[in-house]
Amino acid sequence: MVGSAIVRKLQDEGYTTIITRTSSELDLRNQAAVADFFDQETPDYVFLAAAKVGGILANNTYRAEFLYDNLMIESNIIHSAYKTGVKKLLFLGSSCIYPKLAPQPLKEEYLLSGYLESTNEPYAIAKITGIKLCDAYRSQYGCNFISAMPTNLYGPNDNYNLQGSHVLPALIRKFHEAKVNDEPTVEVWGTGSPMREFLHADDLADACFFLMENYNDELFVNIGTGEDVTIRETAELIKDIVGFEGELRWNTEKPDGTPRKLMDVSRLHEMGWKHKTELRKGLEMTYQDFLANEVLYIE
Ligand code: GFB
Repeated sequence: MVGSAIVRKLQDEGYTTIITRTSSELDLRNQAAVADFFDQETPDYVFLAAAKVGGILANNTYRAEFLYDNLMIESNIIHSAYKTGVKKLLFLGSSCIYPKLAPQPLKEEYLLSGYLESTNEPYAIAKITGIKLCDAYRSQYGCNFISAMPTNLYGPNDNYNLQGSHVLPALIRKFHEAKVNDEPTVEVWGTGSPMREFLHADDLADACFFLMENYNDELFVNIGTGEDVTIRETAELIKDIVGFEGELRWNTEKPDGTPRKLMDVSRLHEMGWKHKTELRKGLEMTYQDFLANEVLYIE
């Protein structure tokens, strides 16, 4: 989802020498394969969006994979970028790097000031390591490697597998299928009280491009909207957009995760960047994209 949004953004900006690989073409966990790729292609600028990602259940279930895969991907790419003289690299992390009970909104300086949330601790540790790799290669070797921390994302090419997905694609699919099948209820996980901030992938790609052009400092930058909603409000909104007329059934056996993770985006705003897509509009577009690509998204 993020990689394809960044490619769309670069194409819109007129770039023609964009080098990409799918995961079946290049296994980024393989050190030798990544080193060969960088030796052959010698890219100047690298957007490190590749990661093993998923929603709360996937993070909590595949804890070893989320840690191992992400550590390998980041280490291999960042080291090869240094070795081959990449001019600039942007590493993408996640808002889950912050402590579970950090003050809100989350300022960049709150990193490592408290305990992490347990469902996504392995993923968060890997993402914190990515930040620290960029900092260390900058400090020791003078590499211009920067990091950005996006909030929860959504948009085209999201994962609609109900066991692996994040909340927005999961609810779009569940409400849609319940509407089509005329079902009376839809199961929604947790209590509905956690709050989440959501950013459209095209806005994220725009912010990444902005930072690649304008930002060269060590301290990572939060990327978000600065606004959040409860999961209950989110579910009601998607229900309305999809046009499902039944009831919500809250499954409190499923985890809530972090109570709140609202980004403080004042640094990005001060630099002159702000998101463009409001949540309702973004979700309407995403539902249309889901309808157009349902066959591809649901196997
Ligand atoms: O989006 P989500 O899976 O991840 O869940 P996190 C957000 C909230 O939505 C949780 C609730 O409180 C879920 O319990 N929820 C309600 C649902 N219904 C559903 C559903 O059908 N599916 C899903 N998936 N959730 C992830 C982290 O945390 O966010 C990652 O695990 C990463 O590491 C990512 O940081 C951005 O926001 O809780």
